[in-house]
Amino acid sequence: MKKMRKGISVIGVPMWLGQTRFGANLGPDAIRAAGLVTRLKGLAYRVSDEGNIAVGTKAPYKRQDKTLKNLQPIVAASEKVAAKVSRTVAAGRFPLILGGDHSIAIGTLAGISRHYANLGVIWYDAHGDLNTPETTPSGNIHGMPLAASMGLGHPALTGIGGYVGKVKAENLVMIGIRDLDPGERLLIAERKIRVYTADDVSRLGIAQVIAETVDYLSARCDGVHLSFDLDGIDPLEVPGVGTPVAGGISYSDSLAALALLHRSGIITSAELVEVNPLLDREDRTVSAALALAGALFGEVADSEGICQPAAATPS
Ligand code: 4U7
Ligand code: MN
Ligand code: MN
Ligand code: MN
Repeated sequence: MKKMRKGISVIGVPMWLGQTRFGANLGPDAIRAAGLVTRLKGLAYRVSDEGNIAVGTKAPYKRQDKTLKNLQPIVAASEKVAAKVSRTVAAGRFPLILGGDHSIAIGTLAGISRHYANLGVIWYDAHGDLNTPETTPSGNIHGMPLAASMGLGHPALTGIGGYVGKVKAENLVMIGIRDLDPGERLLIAERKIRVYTADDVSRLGIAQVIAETVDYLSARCDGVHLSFDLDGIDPLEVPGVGTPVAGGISYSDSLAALALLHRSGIITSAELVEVNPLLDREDRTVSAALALAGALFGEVADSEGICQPAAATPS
């Protein structure tokens, strides 16, 4: 298992066409404006802000596009994302991708997975994102990235990056799940995907869930991508998301989860998605994204860190 790298490339993907609410495209710049780069530099990483990938902003879908909205601009953007992210990994840097809606994960996983024999994926989300054009109730592609990455769905989406099958079912752990469509439930059962619902997290405790996840993935994977949808957290604490679902994981548990993942050293790439500043209140969601990034890269979060001399803090 590779250790977390000291060079971070921040890559913005201002995509909103994976769903129908304008504003998710403003996520990357809002997170930057709140001070992301300074915060990570403060943790002694070499951080380079690679700016935003140019993506289409006009929604070309028609009323009759009930099963796949805005396919063409999403395919075009995904290829650009895949190429950029792949170059970042090849250069030995840690890609930290800022969304944008979750459709961007099709591109990030296409760019990352080619560098690993068995890429692990932690999907932190209220939703499964396992729909296909056959099962989608909305036609929104942000509900499909995980299925597409597993090779299921429209060929234009499954073939991004020039190969099909970026994520194997057995290398996937889903956390925070509480809103699944019938087709997604079926797929999870068929492929025996490892799922911790938000309720499982309350019952077992976040430390147990992350410990099991780390044990499971580190035994079988040569890298782990964290795909963090902010709607995994409870919308009372993090309101700036387009598809809120009540009963989410608490913000403090989510920070603890990322601090524990930092300590595990298994995470080799990450993305923070679905932040919509236009739906936010008092910058809660943008600040949460910032703090989560801090936790993932080792900001002191527990008494062990706080109560020890400076040498114990990350360098
Ligand atoms: B997100 C949904 F029907 N499942 O497919 C769908 F409930 O990236 C929601 O996790 C998808 O925010 C949510 O449209 C996608 C719906
Ligand atoms: Mn999602
Ligand atoms: Mn979601
Ligand atoms: Mn959402």
